[in-house]
Amino acid sequence: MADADPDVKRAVDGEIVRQNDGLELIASESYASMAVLEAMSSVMTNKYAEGYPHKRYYGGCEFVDVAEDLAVERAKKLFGAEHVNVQPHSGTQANMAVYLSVLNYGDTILGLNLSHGGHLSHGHPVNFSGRLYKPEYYQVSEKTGMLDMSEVASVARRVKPKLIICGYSAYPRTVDFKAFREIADEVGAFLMADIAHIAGLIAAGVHPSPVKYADFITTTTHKTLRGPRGAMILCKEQYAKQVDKAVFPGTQGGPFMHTIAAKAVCFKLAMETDFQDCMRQIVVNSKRLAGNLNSSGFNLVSGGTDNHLMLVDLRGRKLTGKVAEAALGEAGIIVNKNTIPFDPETPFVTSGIRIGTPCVTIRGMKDAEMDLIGGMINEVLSNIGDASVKSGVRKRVLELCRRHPVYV
Ligand code: DSN
Repeated sequence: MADADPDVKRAVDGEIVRQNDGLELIASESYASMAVLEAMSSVMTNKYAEGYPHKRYYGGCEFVDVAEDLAVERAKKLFGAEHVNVQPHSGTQANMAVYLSVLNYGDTILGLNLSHGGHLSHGHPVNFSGRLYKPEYYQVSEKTGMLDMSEVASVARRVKPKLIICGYSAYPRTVDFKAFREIADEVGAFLMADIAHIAGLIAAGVHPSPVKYADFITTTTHKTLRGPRGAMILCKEQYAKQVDKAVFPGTQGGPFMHTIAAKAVCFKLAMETDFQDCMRQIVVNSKRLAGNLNSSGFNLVSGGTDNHLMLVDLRGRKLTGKVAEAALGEAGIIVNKNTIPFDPETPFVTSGIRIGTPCVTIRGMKDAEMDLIGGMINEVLSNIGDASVKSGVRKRVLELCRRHPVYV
């Protein structure tokens, strides 16, 4: 690459330095292992393999079949699922395939409002999901910041959805999949759990699993699972054929076989004790950091966290998410601005930031480092216009990162 395209090489090298030298607190990110990166950059990228293992529309698929068989078998074992499709290119495409498999144009879907922690592909009006289907929303309680399952049930009774979606992008609490199943059964709806954020926690037994309860489960593979950028669908055997048809030929063409090989590697690693320990520590660290921020006077949506992320409500500090994200970024602390429930600001400004601990935990950081990070966040956000505070924190961030390297 250095010879063929030095410009892109410089950008990639810059990104390696950025990832090594910054404190990554974006809740949806993690670091793929070298084995996953190696599989992703393999020659399997060259291969067309439309179809499914041993039933392809192309010759020469004997080795990519091995990779896809391994990915499917390992994912089934990891989650205890009856059927798995590992071909979706992204979480949104996985969701699209599930919708296509059981919904008709105009059917009602019920998901969590985006600004309360849901996802664009759960029925937002600008997304295909809100344009092709009739979206209805439930929300978190204004008082607790948490889901109130009796409220969800009453919305479901009123709108009578064909599909209920649970599983979120910015919800810091445990999801009660059993209660969602009961509601789905009562109103005669399918239940889909989008576990993209918490898939690694579920695989490690740190968050309850939806496998017993949901008809369909979708997840990306690059968040807490630590795999390649991509996704998969888990479902009950009775939906296997229609889900597979909805992925290919329904919504995708050739699968990314290099990515599927990397998914297989990721699932193998996710069965190891080291991975399970890491997922447990992510939650321990998240609670520790949430406690630290709480004691510095920050308000957290729902008061804390049960998982890998927390949402900081900055209104008490008279700050917006946009300003906080930029100030922390200057100090080498990377977060994303995020709407909070009932946010008075626009999604581009927001009143909150979302903070997650997967990346810092993968780097080996624990309690002591969470306290340091909480202290630095407080320092920057308490001195928002002070350049010397930011550059002082930047130096300490660098020291901390150098003690916990990512890619060496
Ligand atoms: N963009 C992802 C996130 O940050 O949560 C969701 O797709």
